[in-house]
Amino acid sequence: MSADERTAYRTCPLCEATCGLEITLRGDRVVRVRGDEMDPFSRGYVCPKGTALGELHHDPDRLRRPLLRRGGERREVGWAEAFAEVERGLGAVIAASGRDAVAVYLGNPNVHNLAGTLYLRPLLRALGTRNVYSASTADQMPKHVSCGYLFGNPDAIPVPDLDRTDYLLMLGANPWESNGSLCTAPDFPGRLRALRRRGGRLVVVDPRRTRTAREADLHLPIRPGSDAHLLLALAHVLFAERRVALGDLAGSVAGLADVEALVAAFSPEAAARATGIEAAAIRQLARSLSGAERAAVYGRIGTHTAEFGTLASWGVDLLNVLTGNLDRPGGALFPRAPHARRAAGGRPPRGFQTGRWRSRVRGCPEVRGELPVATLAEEIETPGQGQIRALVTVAGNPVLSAPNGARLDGALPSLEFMVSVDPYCNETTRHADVILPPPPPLERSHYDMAFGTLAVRHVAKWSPPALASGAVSESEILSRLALIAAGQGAAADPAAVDALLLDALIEAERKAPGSAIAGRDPAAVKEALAGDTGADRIVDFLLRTGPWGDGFAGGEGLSLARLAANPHGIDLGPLEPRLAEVLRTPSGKIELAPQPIAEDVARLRAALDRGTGGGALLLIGRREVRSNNSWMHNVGSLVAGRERCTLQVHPEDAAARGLTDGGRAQVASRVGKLAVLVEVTADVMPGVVSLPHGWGHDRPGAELSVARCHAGVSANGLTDDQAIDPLSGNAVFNGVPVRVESLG
Ligand SMILES: Nc1nc2c(c(=O)[nH]1)N[C@H]1C(S)=C(S)[C@@H](COP(=O)(O)OP(=O)(O)OC[C@H]3O[C@@H](n4cnc5c(=O)[nH]c(N)nc54)[C@H](O)[C@@H]3O)O[C@H]1N2
Ligand SMILES: Nc1nc2c(c(=O)[nH]1)N[C@H]1C(S)=C(S)[C@@H](COP(=O)(O)OP(=O)(O)OC[C@H]3O[C@@H](n4cnc5c(=O)[nH]c(N)nc54)[C@H](O)[C@@H]3O)O[C@H]1N2
Ligand code: SF4
Ligand SMILES: [Mo]
Repeated sequence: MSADERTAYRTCPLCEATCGLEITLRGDRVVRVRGDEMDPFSRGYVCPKGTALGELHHDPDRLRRPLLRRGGERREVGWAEAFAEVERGLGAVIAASGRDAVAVYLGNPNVHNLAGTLYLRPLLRALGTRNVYSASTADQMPKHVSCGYLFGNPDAIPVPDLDRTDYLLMLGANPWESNGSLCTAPDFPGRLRALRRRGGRLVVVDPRRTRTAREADLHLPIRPGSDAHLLLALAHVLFAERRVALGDLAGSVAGLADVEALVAAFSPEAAARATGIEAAAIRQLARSLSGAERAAVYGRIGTHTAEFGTLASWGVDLLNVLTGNLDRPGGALFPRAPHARRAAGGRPPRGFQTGRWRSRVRGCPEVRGELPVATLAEEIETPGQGQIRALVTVAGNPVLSAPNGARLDGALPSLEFMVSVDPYCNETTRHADVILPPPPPLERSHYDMAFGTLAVRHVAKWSPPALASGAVSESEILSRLALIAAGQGAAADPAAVDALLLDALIEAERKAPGSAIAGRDPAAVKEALAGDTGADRIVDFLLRTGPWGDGFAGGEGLSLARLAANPHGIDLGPLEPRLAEVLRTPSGKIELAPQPIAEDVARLRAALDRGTGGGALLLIGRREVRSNNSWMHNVGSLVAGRERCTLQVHPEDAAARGLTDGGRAQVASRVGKLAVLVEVTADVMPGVVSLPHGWGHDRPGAELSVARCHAGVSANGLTDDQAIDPLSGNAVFNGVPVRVESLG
């Protein structure tokens, strides 16, 4: 390192793995990004996206100032003018059509950012709209719903204890490319190799022979969309062969007999027809799973973004319970975040519910305060009372990420007003009247609010900004939007939102049983907080009153100051059983057979003998390590090399259609058709084709000069907005029927 260089350490904000980065800086330039060998969780691991963070930072297409669009013209403006325009635009729609006429779409990077995890709530409250949409209904909503019903708590998501388990059954996940999801584990691949080195077994269920499947002891190709059939058949075998062994959970479950009845129809023979996995293999799998000393079942995107997403998600945790592996070291455990709150005392919990309101056009139930993103386009298009007339997007690109994104693309220009908080003018934000660009990751502090509750070890880490920023912070942008929505105007002081958030947190903590600050003067507590920004002071408060906190008593406990003094992060040890802390069902037990799920099993039963229908292939997605949903394709080093947006086709299916490797094909679904580049490979099973999502960067008006040269096509030009998992409203991206023809 030369004399004018300095080093910053921080958490990578790009995916759920939360790797520690070592960043070398010279002046305001990023010289190099490497894995931080001293990070106790990631121990030097890094992927190509993390090392490209400097390139992302310096990307000339990244917006530095707000953009205002008038007619077809876009120009840079100052912040005051931009916020004034938002006040005018949102104000006009609210005055004319009411609050529900303003919809919000929240994208994935919000969970990787303190501003998103803390300041969106006040914005949503101020907007007061029922039209809230997010990437969650294109992703993990089935998991929240199944955990909501099972544990009474949609945020109680068990994670596989990767570092201690002897047996991992993984369905619909490819951590060799994705680095893991709803299971934060930097160097997930290394942890799986370690599992096998210590004699453990890895079984992967996936229609594709992925890198993860190749590294497994056993790969079972499965017909897309049929995981719930497989999982219930495994439960069926456990009952039939008297292998149900609840262990310590015996006193904590309700509905065991109901489950036995529900899975009765799912014999291995019946499931074999639905899944394409032989009955003998299903029996063998059930036996090896129940025979393992410590085992965990884990399902991800392939099981969630599917027709029976909630049932599959329920099936995963059902198996963890039936084998006695839930809430047990080496099984599936509930992580405790360093900022976790104590359970509120007082009233008994009411249990998880959905459907407090319904979407206007299709009548889909609200889930966790949201409506399905699959209904967003129709809510914009369909006239009548309650029609969406304005849209706020924050960190999202639904034109490329939502099912039937082309329909949404067509609907957005009909809005009266659209504002986007986003660093890029991309396929979605090009429709916005105003784009408000947040500063890049290196110019903000970071603490993982979302992934502490999903991590396979307890770890605490806070990173200061690596580079000073003169820009308006994203917390301030969101605060100002909240104040505008609340009618306080574009000039109101954003510090009011900081105060509101902190006061509410302090008040709630003071009332919680066993609180370290019970009876303390709130003003004195506030006075004692460290941190340069409102967000950092909130983090300090949460840490100090959290499970490892110093309780404002000094000493060794966690605080922002303690984390600032430990820039690589602090390891807080392995996960521990804590079911009683997270359970919120009215019965106080795990509800194994909740009514809505039991009812949906009838739909699954009806699908047992269904074929795919003459000539259709089933489309699935895929991820690749150098890509990140739709938004990092403007980074040159990540898109270099051969074209990755290809349709993978099995040789038999290719031969039957005259498709050749490197040739072109037309793919058509109910909603659209695309011309794609064909890749013939035996990695996909016969009857299945795979196309990655997040591509399709050739739309006019987007300002992504690098991505445009590697445009690809959008898989969501084929996925169907009418296909959802009914319990969660989640989009169905896997198992989409398509027809494929050669274009020569
Ligand atoms: N066919 C198909 N579709 C899918 C999926 C699939 O597997 N198949 N996966 C789904 C899943 S799991 C997800 S999570 C969604 C993702 O869906 P989205 O969240 O809608 O899409 P992203 O591509 O992640 O877009 C992120 C946006 O955030 C912006 N951004 C990046 N960093 C920041 C920041 O710090 N602040 C702000 N304000 N903006 C930022 C980027 O410029 C980009 O516009 O896609 C879903 N769509
Ligand atoms: N490099 C990279 N990393 C990412 C992302 C990215 O875009 N790129 N996105 C991030 C986000 S937002 C998320 S949510 C996570 C997702 O993380 P993962 O869930 O690990 O995502 P994928 O790599 O898409 O793996 C899903 C697997 O499911 C398989 N599959 C498809 N249909 C079925 C099915 O019906 N049944 C079964 N059993 N399997 C099926 C696919 O073949 C694929 O291998 O990744 C995160 N990490
Ligand atoms: S795996 Fe890559 S993108 Fe994900 S946190 Fe680690 S370095 Fe960042
Ligand atoms: Mo996601």
